[in-house]
Amino acid sequence: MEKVKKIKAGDVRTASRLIRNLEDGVKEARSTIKHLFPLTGKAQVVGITGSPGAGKSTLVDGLVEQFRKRGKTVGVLAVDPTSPFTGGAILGDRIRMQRHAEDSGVFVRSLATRGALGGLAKAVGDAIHVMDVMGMDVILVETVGTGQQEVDIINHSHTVLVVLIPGMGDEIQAIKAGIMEIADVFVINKADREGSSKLRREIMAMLDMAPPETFASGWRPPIVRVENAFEPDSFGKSMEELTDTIAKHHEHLVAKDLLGSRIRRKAAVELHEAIRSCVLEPILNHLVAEGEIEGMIQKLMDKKTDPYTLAEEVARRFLKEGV
Ligand SMILES: Nc1nc2c(ncn2[C@@H]2O[C@H](COP(=O)(O)OP(=O)(O)O)[C@@H](O)[C@H]2O)c(=O)[nH]1
Ligand SMILES: [Mg+2]
Repeated sequence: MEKVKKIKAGDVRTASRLIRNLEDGVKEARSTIKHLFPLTGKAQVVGITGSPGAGKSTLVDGLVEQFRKRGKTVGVLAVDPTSPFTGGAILGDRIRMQRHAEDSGVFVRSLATRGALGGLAKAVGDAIHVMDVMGMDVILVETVGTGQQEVDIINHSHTVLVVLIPGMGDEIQAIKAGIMEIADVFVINKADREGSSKLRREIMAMLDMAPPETFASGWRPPIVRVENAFEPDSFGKSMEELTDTIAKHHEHLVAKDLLGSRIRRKAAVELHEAIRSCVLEPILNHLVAEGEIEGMIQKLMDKKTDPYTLAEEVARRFLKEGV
């Protein structure tokens, strides 16, 4: 396939167009992925998650520089499910990333929720495949984190950084709600701010309370303090430490034979997403397009039936062999 060849050769235009089409759910793009899939699996994928404004993009920018210094090519995927509200942030990211624009060893794309029902995690997984086949050694995936969908997105990663900032009491709550299990490294960002020691203590206490089997593999998530991004020297040092920590985590996965389970987790998420997009989405789209959904909702509101009965009817209609 011509397109596959071009992407393998690192052709930015072809790759960008494909990623755009994947995001828009274009069918032909999906079939390209079928051809790319066997070539994937070389890149190291690092997920970066945290609240909006936590400084993830700033961090990603610093990491790009570090990985480039170490001779690695870098793909960056900025995922923003809240896009309508943070369009400005993405614009800011673009401007910031301009300094890498001339560097052919860096490829930056962003994904928002345009298009389909819950298809974002799938688009992310596919975009990672594209960057992987392009030959990016490291792929940094930035996503706003708390909900299930973001957890799915982050499950495409080998190493997950959870970014926290001092002085936001609800942070720890958010971690407890599910991000905690997926953190491989905690980053205290903007550590020059008041409250960073307190935040560190809180994370430590939370880790201490975790059931012992949580760290059975011998990896207790380290906490890396990242100094003020506006002071290049200390920020650069923090970025070196963080890059080393990411490398250490990767070595740990390899040494303990855990990379396989990460890859398995990624495969499971991908399969879920693919089934959702091939089975559930067409049915929902059909029901919406035919205007049936509205009638069903009305029936529920009138208490004429219940959601399960309706769903079972849909299943009988669309799935030949019942489940
Ligand atoms: N004081 C301070 N501000 C920072 C630091 N890092 C990033 N910022 C600012 O915080 C804001 C949000 O940063 P951004 O990287 O876009 O956050 P994201 O939404 O998590 O990607 C921007 O205005 C940054 O300039 C830091 O270390 N210290
Ligand atoms: Mg950002």
